[in-house]
Amino acid sequence: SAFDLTRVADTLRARIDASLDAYCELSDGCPDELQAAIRYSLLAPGKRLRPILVLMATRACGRQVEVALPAACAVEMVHAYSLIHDDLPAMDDDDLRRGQPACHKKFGEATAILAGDALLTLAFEVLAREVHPPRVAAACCGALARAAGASGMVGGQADDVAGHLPTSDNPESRSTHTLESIHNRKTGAMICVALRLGALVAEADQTQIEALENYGRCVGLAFQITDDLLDVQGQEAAIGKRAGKDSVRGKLTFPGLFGAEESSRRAE
Ligand code: GRG
Repeated sequence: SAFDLTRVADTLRARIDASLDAYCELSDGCPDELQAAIRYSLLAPGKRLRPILVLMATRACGRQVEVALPAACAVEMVHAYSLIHDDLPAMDDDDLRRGQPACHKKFGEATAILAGDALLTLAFEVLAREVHPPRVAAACCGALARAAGASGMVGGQADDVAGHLPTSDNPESRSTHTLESIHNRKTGAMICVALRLGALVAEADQTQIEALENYGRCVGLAFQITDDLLDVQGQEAAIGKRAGKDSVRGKLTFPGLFGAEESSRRAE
């Protein structure tokens, strides 16, 4: 009860936002329109859940949060890229993100794709340059690349996108296993790696890393179930994007599979 999560998160979010702002002050060679699109999406008001988890993991391992700010920002950059690309017409086709027009609605599709590309690469530049010593930077780059890549977030997104196709109505594709596998990669991997990066920059031991990752898996699943529930129950203004989309598209979701009550129980 002595721990006020809202207050701690607010304080950490302010530090993360200041660092993000500094990191996307891009100079020489970056066209103004591209920089504007990068800043528009990265600095838009989000919860900063993943970077907050990085900082809190570092603190849990006994180090000051300052040491974790570059890794925290790198995770948020990859997250912001994924949201920009996810909103594109070829993906989830969303007009609204974080309570404002999606990046491609504001800047056009080509600039939005490039802003996503630039954020993804900037994340690794920041890790390589700002994390010390170099072997920890290399470990962070490897971990983030694995989580965000073809067997992680991108793979989960690919299966999710394929699931929207009318041909995928076989019963197996509608199983709990499929649902959890998609979410573990699409959403869970980035939440898990946030905790792993926090531990890595703190030079934590294997037991600490595993404990944090186990926590990350549980939080990731609870987060996804809640996201599905908000899509069913949420108001657009509260969630900052269109509500009710999942059922319109016949998407595989936790409330769709287990009902809202059982889904809430599982998230709890
Ligand atoms: C395009 C490669 C690629 C991947 C996209 C993350 C993702 C994968 C898609 C987002 C689609 C979505 C709504 C997923 C549900 C969970 C989720 C990641 C929600 C958005 O994250 P929040 O709630 O957003 O942390 P804020 O804006 O607070 O950062």
